[in-house]
Amino acid sequence: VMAQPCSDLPRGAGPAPAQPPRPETPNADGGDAELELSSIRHQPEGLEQLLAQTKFTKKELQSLYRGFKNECPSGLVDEETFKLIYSQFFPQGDASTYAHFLFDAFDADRNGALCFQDFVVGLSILLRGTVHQKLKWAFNLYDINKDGYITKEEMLEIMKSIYDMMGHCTHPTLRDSAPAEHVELFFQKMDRNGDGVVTFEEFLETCQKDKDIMSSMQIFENVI
Ligand SMILES: [Ca+2]
Ligand SMILES: [Ca+2]
Ligand SMILES: [Ca+2]
Repeated sequence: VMAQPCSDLPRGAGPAPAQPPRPETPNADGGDAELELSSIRHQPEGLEQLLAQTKFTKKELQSLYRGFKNECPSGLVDEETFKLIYSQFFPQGDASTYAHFLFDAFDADRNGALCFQDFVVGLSILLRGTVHQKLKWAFNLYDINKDGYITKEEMLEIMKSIYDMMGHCTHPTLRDSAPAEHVELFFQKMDRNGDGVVTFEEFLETCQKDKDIMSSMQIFENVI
């Protein structure tokens, strides 16, 4: 016995009444209009808040927002996307590890995604922040587990990731020991009380006294 096609429709009533091809004018128009509106609305949510949190003007924020929405229409950048975008700037090396640390530094609320606010608040510090704010941001970047101390292990990971990112094309003579030497130098200068970790106070004091350290540590050159 063949199974009958299941049908609850009464037989003999002719073709099932199809949905009348209604011209769905009101709904469709409403939806389109809404879509169009939101795509030209290019206005970050909480604009007033962002104006207070950053040193950007309203116009700058709107323009940054347009760019942000163009790159990420969803309004959120996950780590993979961030790595892809960032790696384009370092085609000769492997920027993925450094991009991971950068992502964590931008992701202020630590929820695994960068929203426009995360992005623009970080950018404002890097571009227009005070020296103190910039150093705080850099310290936070180096403090991988965000416990308030930079350890040698953390600094070594950061240094390695920077060397990876720069690639061997730009540094053909780099030895494997270079990152470790860099870390030793960093700690000689930074760890003022010699307890094996660098606090923000130590970091701040050293950076403010030693201008060279900024460039030798490549604190900002690689960030954006
Ligand atoms: Ca976030
Ligand atoms: Ca730490
Ligand atoms: Ca110390």
